[in-house]
Amino acid sequence: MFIGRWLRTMVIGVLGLLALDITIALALTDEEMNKAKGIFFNRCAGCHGTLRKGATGPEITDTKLKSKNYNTDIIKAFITNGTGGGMPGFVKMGLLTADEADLMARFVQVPPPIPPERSLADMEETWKLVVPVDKRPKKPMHKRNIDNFFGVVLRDAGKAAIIDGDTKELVSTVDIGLATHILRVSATGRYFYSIGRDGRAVLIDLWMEKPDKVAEVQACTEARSIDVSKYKGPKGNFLDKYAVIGCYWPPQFIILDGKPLKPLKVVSTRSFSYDTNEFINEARVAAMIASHRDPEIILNVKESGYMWFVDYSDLDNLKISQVATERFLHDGGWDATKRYVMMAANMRNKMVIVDSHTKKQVGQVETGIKPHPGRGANWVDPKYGPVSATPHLGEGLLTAWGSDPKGHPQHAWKVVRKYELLGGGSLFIKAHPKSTHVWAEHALNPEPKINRSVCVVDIKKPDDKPKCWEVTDHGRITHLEYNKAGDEMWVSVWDKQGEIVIYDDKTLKEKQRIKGDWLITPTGKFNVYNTMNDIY
Ligand code: DHE
Repeated sequence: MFIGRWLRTMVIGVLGLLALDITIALALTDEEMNKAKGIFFNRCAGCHGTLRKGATGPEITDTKLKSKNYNTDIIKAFITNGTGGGMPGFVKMGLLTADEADLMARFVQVPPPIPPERSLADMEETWKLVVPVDKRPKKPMHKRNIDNFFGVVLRDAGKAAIIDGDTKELVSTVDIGLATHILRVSATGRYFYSIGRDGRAVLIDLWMEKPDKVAEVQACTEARSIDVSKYKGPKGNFLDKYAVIGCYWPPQFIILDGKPLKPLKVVSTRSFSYDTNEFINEARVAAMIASHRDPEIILNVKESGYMWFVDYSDLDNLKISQVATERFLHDGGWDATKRYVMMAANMRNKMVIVDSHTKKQVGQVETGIKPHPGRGANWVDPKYGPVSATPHLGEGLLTAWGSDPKGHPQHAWKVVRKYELLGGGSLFIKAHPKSTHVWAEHALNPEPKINRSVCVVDIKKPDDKPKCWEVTDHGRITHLEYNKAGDEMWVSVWDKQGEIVIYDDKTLKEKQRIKGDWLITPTGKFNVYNTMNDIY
């Protein structure tokens, strides 16, 4: 009896000491905690979520890791080497040091700190109207062809470069904030809107002699998307009237006055999942796309699996239609007719297709492991008619499906072609109504030979294998964009000292390399005409 009690006390004591030991081993100083929060925000939150419940990456809450018996060494190995599922090897790729991997391995074993909420008043405090709307030029102050301007995100410089697509000259560089994610173009083609990972939006006026910032606001603490009202019709003229920002944290979207960029209305996207009806605190806004036919912005509420159609024609009586699709909606775009919205539910290996006229899901296409289309690509296949396509993060595959339910109903929303790429890790694909090729990259593939290569499919010879070649001997290739005419392809070499390589789309011959001290880590490139009109 006594020995039994003694043994129990001893065991509890030893376990207690062990637990204390683990806690001490994990304990982070305030300085470490702040550093880890910063790294998590920059490198991890996008895929795993701020609350670490998982999306493009799996759930990595402290309780989940504990239930899998993962310790600091195991987690460090994942962070160092990456995983087959598409997580980059952060240490191997030189993005984190071994010490930082150790810090992050300890950080994810303690409960996640919850960032603050953000009200309209908080946003207003950050709103800067640099040039009031009535003080802006009344007409373009230069003779350049704005339609063929390219806005290039210089990620680590916190700038956007505006390049004249006709002359290939740098027109200006504008401060837009660190780790800026993407640019979008206003409905009239006059403004670039940028959105940063830190939720900061900047408006750039392309009519100025030297295009520059005219307004900015920090709408959320974490964001990935922005778009602009593009409707003009019987319900009113909404061209450039509103900008909409989609936030990762807090999970919400904000409608702003389009030209001064003053925040007007904030709507939470915290909601229930479409399938199990469980409450999702971190229901983030991923891709957003403006309708050209209706006064609507369409947004992916990632974790819930709903696509929201937000009718902005009456802000006091906002109408939102919620279309159930599939969980973990990420990126995507229109089909060639701009009737069907095609978005990747990437952790479900599917593209979901929603008819924007009826606001109903009309199809799901199982394309491969983790589709990641960017905006996607549309072209006409000689055998199957209009098709759309995505490459994949999880495997070296480009999959095309029929996207013309009227003309080719037998192929609609069915896989019609599969092309083998060099490997997984693809982020983007691009085509153009006038192009002769479809282009794809492998930006996140761990092998330099692969992540420095592009592959192209010849639209006229769809049975041929893709042609692939190495574009660069440094950095990695990311994001592809056509010029307005669709006869040049612009490719980013994503490196500290980056390049933009321009190819003739027909001959696939290199035409020019744009270089310069200012070309620091170029990522996304957005042609004004193509972005404004959703041409891809
Ligand atoms: Fe992106 C689009 C989210 C990492 C460059 N990216 C998108 C979209 C989303 C998204 C939701 C669609 C926006 C839209 O259309 O409204 N991106 C995320 C992430 O969560 C992720 C995976 C991880 C993160 O932590 O941010 C991520 N993205 C990256 C990058 O690392 C890239 C290559 C460079 C960068 O930003 O540092 C990058 N994402 C881009 C680009 C687009 C994009 C260039 C727009 C593609 C287009 O052609 O429209």
